[in-house]
Amino acid sequence: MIRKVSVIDSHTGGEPTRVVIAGGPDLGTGPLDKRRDRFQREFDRFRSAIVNEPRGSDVVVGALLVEPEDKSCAAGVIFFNNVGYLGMCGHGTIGLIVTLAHMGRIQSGEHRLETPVGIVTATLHPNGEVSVDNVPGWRERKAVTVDVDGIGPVTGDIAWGGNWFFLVEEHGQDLSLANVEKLTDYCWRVRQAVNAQAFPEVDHVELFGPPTVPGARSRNFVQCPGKAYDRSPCGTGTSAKLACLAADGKLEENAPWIQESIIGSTFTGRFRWLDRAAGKIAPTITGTAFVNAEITQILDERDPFCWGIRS
Ligand code: PYC
Repeated sequence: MIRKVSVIDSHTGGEPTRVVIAGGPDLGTGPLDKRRDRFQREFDRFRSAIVNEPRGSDVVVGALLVEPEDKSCAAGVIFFNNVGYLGMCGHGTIGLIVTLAHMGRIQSGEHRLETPVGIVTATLHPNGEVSVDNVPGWRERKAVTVDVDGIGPVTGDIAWGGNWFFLVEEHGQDLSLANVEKLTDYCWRVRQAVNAQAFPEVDHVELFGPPTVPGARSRNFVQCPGKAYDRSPCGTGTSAKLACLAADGKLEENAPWIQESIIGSTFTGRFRWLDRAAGKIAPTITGTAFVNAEITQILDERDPFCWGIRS
């Protein structure tokens, strides 16, 4: 009736990551995308129990540590959130690396990690920063205009950075924390319009505006699939942005792009061309994370909210 689950919490630029280090479901072996599908099919209530209220909140991203299939990897990881599963997660990977170091499982240096969308390499630097060599990114479509309910036409790019993003520059919105409710409503409407009219898979909407911290090139607001906004600049979102900048010739290979989040935290992004003609890049995202809790969660079947409050 009672199950104990060990988790370690961290935050990356303000965005929380909860790594499940023991007590998670046994997903067997095999490719991580298949194990993620099994997680979803057979153990989805575990996902909800770990990240949703009353133990978590809409903003928590979970990371289930699993044995990698490729033994050159330090770990396998499946990221999840309040409503489902993420292909990759940049802030979560930075949080995971700092968590593995906190556990004494890794030292400074390069570490390969298996995810459902491919292998990524993360470098833990001696100063505590983490650089993630993300999966390849590209812009799928440029300047897609959708008709948004209650707003009118909105134009953005669709790009892959480990998740699918709709990236909007011209939105007329005030990108400030005081305006989060309005931004949330705006992005949700945009997402619905994009998925209804243009591309049935976009899971994140990303708005860009002028930076406010020294050195940053841009500030963003990123809405995640469960409607929460990313407190960090979003690793996969910054990767998608790099793909668009590269495609437009607005950023040189290896040049730094400092992306500021809606709360003023930053990631530094860089890219290398993988295939210039096809617009494919290898993005690298650098940021910092801090461990802030080691927790034993108790899942008591007698508790009516044992498996989380699901919306
Ligand atoms: O950093 O890639 C990211 C991310 C995705 C969703 C929340 N954070």
